[in-house]
Amino acid sequence: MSNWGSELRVLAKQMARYPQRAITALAGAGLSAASGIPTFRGKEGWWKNREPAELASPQGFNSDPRLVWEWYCHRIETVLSSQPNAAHEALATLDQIGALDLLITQNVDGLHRRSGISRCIEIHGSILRTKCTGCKQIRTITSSPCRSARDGLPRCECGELLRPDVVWFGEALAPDSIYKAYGASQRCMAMLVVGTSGVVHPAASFPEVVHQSGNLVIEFNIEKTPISRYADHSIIGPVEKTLPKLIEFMEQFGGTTQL
Ligand code: BV8
Ligand code: ZN
Repeated sequence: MSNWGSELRVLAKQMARYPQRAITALAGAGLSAASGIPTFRGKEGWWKNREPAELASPQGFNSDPRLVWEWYCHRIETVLSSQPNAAHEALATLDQIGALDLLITQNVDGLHRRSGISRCIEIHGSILRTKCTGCKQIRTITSSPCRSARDGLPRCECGELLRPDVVWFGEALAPDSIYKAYGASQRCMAMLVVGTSGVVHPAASFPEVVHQSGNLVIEFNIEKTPISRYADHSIIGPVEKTLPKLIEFMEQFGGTTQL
């Protein structure tokens, strides 16, 4: 068994004894890597030759909306042609067997929704929705909005510019997202921190809330991160392999409860 296999088996046996809905997860871009969606800060990441604030910020959009839309439309095309992977499905199974309280995802690719998970909040929004900068109308998209834009700038019927329905740097997360995420972090017995570099706040503070409450933090990544220093376990390996293995062991030990 791989070096993380025996550790996962011990953790699965422990968590299989938890009451219902005792586990919360925090997901980052590493969870979608196996679906062919570049992460942000990796060597092939979206930010590879740009500053995040230049593209994913109100200032960046106001100063060059065409450049920002070009970047988002490229990402939207990538996401629309991708599929959820085994890690997304593992979290959906954790929900179906009654073990998951809440998935807090930083990802804006909509893949968790497509995996069938029900208990999920997209705290950074979704690039599969647009928001009008004028009338604020929110629309779900099924194709790249740049295709229908005459001058490369997608517009609303009201005439104003559309923007992606995501939380940009310098923008506040929705109060409801923050309330639900902190609540789940405070009450969970364990948090699975999956595929995140742990540099973006306030998301990076949720695992610390779990640690401060004396509960279990289990990190799943291919390398150590700033979160590792207060993780009880760092499972180093590709999450599309490690997370399904944990859930497989939990189901062998009877899962938390068969709903
Ligand atoms: C706010 C949407 C206040 C857009 C994104 C406190 C301290 C320091 C800074 C701040 C702070 N508080 C606020 C800030 C400023 C800022 C911030 O955090 N800056 C950081 C970068 C220094 N935060 C904000 O601005 C937030 N807003 O706090 O507002 C406020 C209050 C009132 C009024 C006004 C304002 C808003 C943050 C949200 C920004 N939006 N996305 C878009 O996507 O286009 S963030 C962006 O980064 C993505 O959402 C992404 O998900 C997120 C986090 O990145 P990761 O998911 O972790 O991805 P990354 O590439 O970094 O890492 C991938 C990981 O996966 C790696 O560790 C890699 O090893 C691993 N991996 C890769 N492959 C695999 C794998 N692991 C396992 N298996 C694999 N196969
Ligand atoms: Zn409008």
